[in-house]
Amino acid sequence: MKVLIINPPIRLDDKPRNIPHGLAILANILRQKFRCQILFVDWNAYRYSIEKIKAIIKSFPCDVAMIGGLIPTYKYLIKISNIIKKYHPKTKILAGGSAAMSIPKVLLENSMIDVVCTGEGEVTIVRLIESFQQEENPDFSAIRGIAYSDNEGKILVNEPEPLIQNLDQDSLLPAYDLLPMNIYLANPVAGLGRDIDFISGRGCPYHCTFCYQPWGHKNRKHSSGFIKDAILFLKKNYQVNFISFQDDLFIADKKRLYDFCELRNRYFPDIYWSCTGRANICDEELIKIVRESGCTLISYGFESGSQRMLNSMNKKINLDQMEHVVDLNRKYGLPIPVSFILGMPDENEQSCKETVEFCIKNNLTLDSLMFATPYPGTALFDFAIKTGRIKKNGIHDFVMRLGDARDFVVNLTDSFTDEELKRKYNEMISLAKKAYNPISQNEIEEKIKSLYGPLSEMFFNLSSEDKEHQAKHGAIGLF
Ligand code: B12
Ligand code: SF4
Repeated sequence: MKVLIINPPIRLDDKPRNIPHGLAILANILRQKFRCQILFVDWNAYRYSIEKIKAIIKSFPCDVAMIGGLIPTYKYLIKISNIIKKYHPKTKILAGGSAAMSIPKVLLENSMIDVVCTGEGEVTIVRLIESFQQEENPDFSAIRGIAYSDNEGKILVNEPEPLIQNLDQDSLLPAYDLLPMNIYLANPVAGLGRDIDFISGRGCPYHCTFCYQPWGHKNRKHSSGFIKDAILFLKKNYQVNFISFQDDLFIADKKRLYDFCELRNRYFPDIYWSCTGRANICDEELIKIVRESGCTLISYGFESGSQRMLNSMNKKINLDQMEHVVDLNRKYGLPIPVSFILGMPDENEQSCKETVEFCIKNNLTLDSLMFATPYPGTALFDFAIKTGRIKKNGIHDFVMRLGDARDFVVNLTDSFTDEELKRKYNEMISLAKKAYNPISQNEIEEKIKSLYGPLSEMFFNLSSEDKEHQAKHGAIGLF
């Protein structure tokens, strides 16, 4: 069986930094379970022209094509499926990832995709390939976790595939050898050097209204031993020296976190790492332990300096916790990458003022300010549909316009016009910047040296593009 896998591009204004975990894990599973010839086309890494993609697809007649990605790849999923069907009408096209999962019906209605995977793919992909091996047009009704069109063109959604309970056992590492690792390793994610991202768990116990949680609210995770072995593998085979954990909430389980820190100090003390955090979970003990175990950055979603807004987005943190975590990060010499959101439904002049004041009081910039964006699958999306801000029959058009949350797409407030909101965005960033009092260059250099040890040299040689990325997404120079 011949299988074509295409990873569509994301963030074309930046270098490719994040590997396609979902598609690459499934590629590994296919290799393990079936005798198949796989062509993995990493369009995102290579940034091919559309002509080149057409030529690649044309030259590889295949039985099955797999595509997927997060929501801004929606337009590419449609484009790719059209090209595949044009050259190879009999190829079965399967799509997954959060774009496909969050709006399966809309995607099927607007594309040439045959089957959408509506949940985790590890079990579903095996069932699908087995069914294609048995017959050309299989009966999908017994396969859980998919949506597809029947012979009359009616879209059917099967019952969900249960979530994997033991990730160590029932998932695999991504097929790194099928990816252009040299490209990804040349473009650090949130750290320095040969930095690769890693997802060590799925699911988050919280219910923030702007966040899509396809994996439910139980945090399922790989064991610290699995992570240790994966890092030793990456170190040996790809000379990786930095890991950016991109889990929804890497620090959710403190026991696993501290086990991991111990393993790091014992087995790979030369590897540095970054992760995602949360203001209500990070206490002094945690910051101290991770700082002593090579962690150079914990990123936080602060979202707002207004408690009323934090409550309205169900964030379950308070301003005292946020201030405490800023103080702790400063005390232990860690940078303070915090992100904020502007334009949630209850936002008004007063809450914007409070956010700017919070930043000024705590000496923070607002460089990572995002527009509240109702991504499909979130409570915010349901709000936008309910209030008519997105028309029920206009979901396709809306999603076609989605990109980064720095781009304004829809106004969810009652207090501002679109123009006022866009002006507010620039005004807030500039007010916080004006008041921001940076530490001296010497102090920054001292802190970088202390954090990154032998890797710190690379900080001073970062390209301008990497520096811009760090400022926007990593904030490694913001202490
Ligand atoms: C890493 C990450 C990124 C990386 C990019 C990752 C990549 N290479 O695609 C970066 C940092 C660039 C990023 C950016 C953004 N992200 Co992001 N990101 C994530 C994160 C944390 C992990 C994704 C991941 O790799 N998961 C692990 C893998 C294993 O899961 P998976 O990809 O879903 O794959 C599984 C299944 O979906 C399925 N599957 C996947 N593909 C396929 C294909 C087939 C054929 C089949 C059968 C099955 C299948 O099988 C896999 C194994 O079970 C998720 C959160 C999350 N929990 O997933 C958010 C998430 C995907 N991001 C999100 C968002 C909103 C964004 C941004 C828009 C945010 C912003 N600030 O602007 C930007 C968009 C950038 C752009 N312009 O495109 C949302 C997406 C919401 C949605 N409805 O799609 C998520 C879900 C976060 C959230 N909780 O809300 N992101
Ligand atoms: S924003 Fe963070 S804490 Fe909130 S639900 Fe999403 S992953 Fe969990």
